[in-house]
Amino acid sequence: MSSKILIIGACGQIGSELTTKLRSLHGDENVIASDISYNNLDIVNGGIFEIVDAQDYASIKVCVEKYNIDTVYLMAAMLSATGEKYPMKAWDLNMSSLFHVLNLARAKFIKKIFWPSSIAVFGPTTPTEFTPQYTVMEPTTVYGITKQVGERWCEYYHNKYEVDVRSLRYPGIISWKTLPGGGTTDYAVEIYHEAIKNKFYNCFLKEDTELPMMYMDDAIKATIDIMKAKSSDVKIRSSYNLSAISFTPKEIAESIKAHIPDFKIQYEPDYRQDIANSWPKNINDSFAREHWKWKHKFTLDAITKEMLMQLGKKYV
Ligand code: AKB
Repeated sequence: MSSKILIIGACGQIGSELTTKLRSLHGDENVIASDISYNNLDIVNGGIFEIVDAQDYASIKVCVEKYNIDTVYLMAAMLSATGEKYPMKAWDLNMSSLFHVLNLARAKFIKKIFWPSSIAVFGPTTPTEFTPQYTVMEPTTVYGITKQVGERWCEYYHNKYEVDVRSLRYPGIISWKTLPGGGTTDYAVEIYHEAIKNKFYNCFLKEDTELPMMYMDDAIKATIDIMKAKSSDVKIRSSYNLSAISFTPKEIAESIKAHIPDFKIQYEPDYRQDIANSWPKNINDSFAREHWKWKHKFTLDAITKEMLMQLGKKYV
């Protein structure tokens, strides 16, 4: 029997593509997309959609019982940049939604959870090069604090209540189907849209700000891989370091110029520069590679080629 899956936050950047992939793997009838409103519905269309408020335990439980859900992907969150504008809202959303699904699993309504963490769990006192899995973690953003605390609770629920919760520390995710919202790494998506539309991008980070990034297809693959892995192979129950590539705004601009020679970039750093400065430049994800055989595919040049090709079609 196929597992019954609920995606909370299915209309977001990662949730929308995860919904499509999970439906192709498990069948439309087995994957329930949900979100707080009908945003981006064309992306998650073709299957069942429910309005679910991630901050409301009853709202999630009703949906879980209605469809006999056994697996929940909790993709709803407020990201780093927006979180700095609305600290209490970020705390409330990110923490209450996690507790709701952890408690549903503890009470045996569901069997398995995916919950994304982020490179935002690291802070200015973390080593920035080849950041290890186990290291100093003093995040300075509210988003980072919620992810760090969330990781501790995931591990606690696993150890104490045997909850099967699995998690990845996502880097910045690059995709063309759905725009990201409210993150510090969003520049690496916006730049492609602006390159195609205006051949110009005003970047909110400095040219030499190196950050860990990943193409959406790799992020979806990692998510599905860790959820498919044997429980005994998922040895880290806080969250796994996950890495693909790292680059600076200058390097992404160069890779775009190889296709659009008259593309121009200007740098006007804002409050997001401080957030980026507090994050690692690149990540050591050897545990993910060893424990459940994680391997990324997309290089910066491959991402640029794909992004420009897909967005070129979108904006004709
Ligand atoms: C953000 O920039 O806030 C996110 C993240 C790295 O988790 N993309």
